[in-house]
Amino acid sequence: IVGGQETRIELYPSIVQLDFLLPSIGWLQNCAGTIITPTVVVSAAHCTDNVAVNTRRIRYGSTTRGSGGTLVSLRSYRNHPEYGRRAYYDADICLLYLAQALVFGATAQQAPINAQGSQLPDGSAVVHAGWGDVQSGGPASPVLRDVTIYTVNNAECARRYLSGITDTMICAGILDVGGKDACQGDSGGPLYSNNILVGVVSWGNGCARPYYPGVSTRVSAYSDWIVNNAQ
Ligand code: 4AZ
Repeated sequence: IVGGQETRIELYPSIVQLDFLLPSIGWLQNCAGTIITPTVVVSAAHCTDNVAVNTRRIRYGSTTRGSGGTLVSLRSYRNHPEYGRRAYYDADICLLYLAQALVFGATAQQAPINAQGSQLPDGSAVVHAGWGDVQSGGPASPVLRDVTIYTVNNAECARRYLSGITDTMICAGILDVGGKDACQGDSGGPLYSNNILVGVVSWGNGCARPYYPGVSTRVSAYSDWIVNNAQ
């Protein structure tokens, strides 16, 4: 998260860390996710990368990166079947099926997902949270951070990126100012509107650049798929 502030897991109990098992390094938090049922987490398809399921795990209920909370391994995961088809990182969404049910409480809760087809007005205040880089190129944050930004009209976002923006993406930032964004390591994590999950952190041109909003997967384009596959 660039340009945000430190926060606590109690304020975002649906966010989890998604760790990668890297050969010769060990486990490293590299992505995030959002709890939607006691056994299902939503994340980005580019975070699972079609690798072996035992090279990913989640940590929930912790403010701090890489410590605290509880670790849970994955039973399986499912990337959206249209991931990468129409455009690079299009349909960048996946479901992580957990090996055991999460214990909900002050530091762990499921988030409601935005309804299929629901339209958020352009300029809506939305919030990212995560442990990702605090500026483009790093370092990651040792504690959970959040930042408030504003949704950007898709046509305007597409005009700026020239290509690659589809109607199943949602752009957000501080237009022409920058300074606030999700960044590397926040991928797969939440974009909330009034505590409802409306986006999954996906990509961008760098982080927090004045001209380029961050790009998330638009949850309201995939709500039916999520509900139909969350079991
Ligand atoms: C990344 O590399 C990444 N500015 C995630 C989000 C954004 C940029 C890069 C959004 O995971």
